[in-house]
Amino acid sequence: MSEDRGLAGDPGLTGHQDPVDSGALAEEARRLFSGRVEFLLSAPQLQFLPEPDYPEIAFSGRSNVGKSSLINAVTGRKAIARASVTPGRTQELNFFEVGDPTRFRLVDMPGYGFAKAPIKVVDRWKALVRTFLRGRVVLKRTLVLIDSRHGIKPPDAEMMTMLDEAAVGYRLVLTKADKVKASELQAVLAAVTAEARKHPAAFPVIHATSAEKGMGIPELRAAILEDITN
Ligand SMILES: Nc1nc2c(ncn2[C@@H]2O[C@H](COP(=O)(O)OP(=O)(O)OP(=O)(O)O)[C@@H](O)[C@H]2O)c(=O)[nH]1
Ligand SMILES: [Mg+2]
Repeated sequence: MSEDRGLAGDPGLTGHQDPVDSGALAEEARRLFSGRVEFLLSAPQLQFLPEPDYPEIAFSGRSNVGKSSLINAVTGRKAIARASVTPGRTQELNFFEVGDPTRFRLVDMPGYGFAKAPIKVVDRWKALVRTFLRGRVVLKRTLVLIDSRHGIKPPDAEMMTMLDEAAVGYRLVLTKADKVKASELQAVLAAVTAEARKHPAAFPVIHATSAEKGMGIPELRAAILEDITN
């Protein structure tokens, strides 16, 4: 299973990148994301998932961490994914297609660790997210978003361990980097990098992003393209 997901023997996991290739990759990623990006469907339950016809990249993380905003930033659209100040905004798996013809899909997921939602609702989201991440054959990479102000919290660690156990490769992505001082960002980067080393399925290089200011977005686009290509 891990080979299907590009984990085993994945050159990306070594952190090695050819500088010439990575420039070409970044340019291709920029062109791809500035072309066709379209909302496909919203799946409230697993039986409504689209056919697994294309590689997929999932955006996961705690409620309000900035998943939908990051999808908007990566695709360069203001509101293709619905973002909100109210935690728990995204309640289904939302699929977006990229490329013409379609090259891959981005999946905006409901947040986890949202204490104020009714327990039944939280359990339903949790089951949906976990089953999808563990079992989706075309899933090429999961992005686990971490708020730069908070670092890795217990629900994040729990998610990371679940992904390790299922051998689902993931990238840790710091969000809202514009909300912390440069020194604080360095500190959280160091802490998250150290934590990533303890998790076998975590990609060793951490992305620091700001959907608001565009920081780290071209690099994340290139990483996504690399993940779907591998
Ligand atoms: N300053 C700043 N605010 C951000 C950034 N990214 C997201 N936000 C804000 O954070 C809030 C939550 O963003 P969302 O994108 O809705 O978060 P989400 O993870 O999709 O939330 P749920 O769908 O509820 O799980 C919104 O008010 C966004 O404007 C960022 O990079 N910088
Ligand atoms: Mg959302």
